Amino acid sequence: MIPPVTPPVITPKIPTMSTRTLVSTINCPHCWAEFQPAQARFISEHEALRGDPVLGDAEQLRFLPSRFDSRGRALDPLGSVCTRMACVRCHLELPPALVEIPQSIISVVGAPACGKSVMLAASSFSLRSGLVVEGLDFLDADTSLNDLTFELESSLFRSTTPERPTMIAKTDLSGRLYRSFRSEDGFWSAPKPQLFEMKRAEQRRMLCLYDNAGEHFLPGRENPQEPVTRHLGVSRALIFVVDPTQDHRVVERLGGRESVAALGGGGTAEQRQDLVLIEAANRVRRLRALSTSDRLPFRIVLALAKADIWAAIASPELSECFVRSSTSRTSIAMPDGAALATAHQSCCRFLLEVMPELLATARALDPQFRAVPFSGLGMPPSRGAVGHGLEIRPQDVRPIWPAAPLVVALSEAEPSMFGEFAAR
Ligand SMILES: Nc1nc2c(ncn2[C@@H]2O[C@H](COP(=O)(O)OP(=O)(O)O)[C@@H](O)[C@H]2O)c(=O)[nH]1
Ligand SMILES: [Mg+2]
Repeated sequence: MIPPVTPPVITPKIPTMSTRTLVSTINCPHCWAEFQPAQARFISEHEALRGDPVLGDAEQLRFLPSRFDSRGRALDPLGSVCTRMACVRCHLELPPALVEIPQSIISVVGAPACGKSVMLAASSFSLRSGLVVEGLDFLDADTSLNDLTFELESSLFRSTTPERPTMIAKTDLSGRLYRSFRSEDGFWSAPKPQLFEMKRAEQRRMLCLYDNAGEHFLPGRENPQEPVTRHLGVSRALIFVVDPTQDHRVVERLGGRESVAALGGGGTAEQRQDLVLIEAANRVRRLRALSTSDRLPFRIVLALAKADIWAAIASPELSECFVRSSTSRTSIAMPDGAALATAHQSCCRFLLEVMPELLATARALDPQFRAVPFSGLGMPPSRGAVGHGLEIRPQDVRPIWPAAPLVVALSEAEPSMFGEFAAR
């Protein structure tokens, strides 16, 4: 008799699903609405679902999913698998990492032409190189959103024609740098966020920045339908870019308006920078429903721009760093805590001499403010051919401490990640 054959036991292969830890709340980087990951909308994929009540007829429908496939992916009303997510309010797409990685929004504020765009380009470019902060990975979270940063960087830092003089254009007040959407409370326009993913040791963070035009921060220029500076209501630190060369007391010491303008200094208009800082602080309080007697809920970092022009009249230490050593290859690396502390003291002494009201304003708003000098270009631009403004050859650009204001701001907002640069 043939013994019965026992069939082999076959264990079905169950697809392994990786577990994801979600953040508790998301602040939309486009419209700053706060919501939980479970409320996030999905972007439909089925081509018959074109048209969205918030974004218009050209966009795919956004929806709250109620059906999922066996792998947990959302299905749109016509059964297509969807993976892209969007904000509950403005319906603009969210980078997937925002659901899993906590986000720090840092507000960069300053008068027109003080050097904000050059600072953003120089700091993102240098941070990506990995040579600024030891062990820090700094990546673009969304390449389609960060096209603005790429554009800024490509003119000065990644030029394919480094011998041809160029300059970053003035930041537009409206247009392609902004996104529009309609919600139940009106038609809105907001600046495009620039999102980066940072990783250091076991820590991960999303960094969100905006390149506002300086005019947006001037007193009386806030427009409720263009909430271009509303990141001040949710940001974790404020970088106030100060351009000492816009102040007439510095201009006098540097030999007059014309010589300063020929080096990239001076603004387009005489603007009291202390008033721009007060206006920013007032907006922070209004947006967060704080009383006028409340302390600001974050650290102020005074980023003193264009140090290549004024360091020589400020102090021998700064002169050494920003004028004489501008050819050093390591000038983009973060200075250590001791150098930051010395630079802070030098900047405070300089401000006390030439812009005491700005120093007093910063101290009144945040007694523990940090002052950080930097130079996005490392050397002055010069007048190009007739009809052109100031320009510089990309091959001559040597940023000095370009990311220092941003890293100091992050050290205050995220001390566990950048602790060695926090105040001593
Ligand atoms: N000398 C010098 N000039 C600079 C530097 N950064 C910016 N500038 C000049 O200042 C102008 C305005 O800079 P920008 O970044 O566009 O200012 P924003 O309006 O605050 O964004 C530029 O066109 C340059 O001529 C710098 O590091 N050194
Ligand atoms: Mg600009």
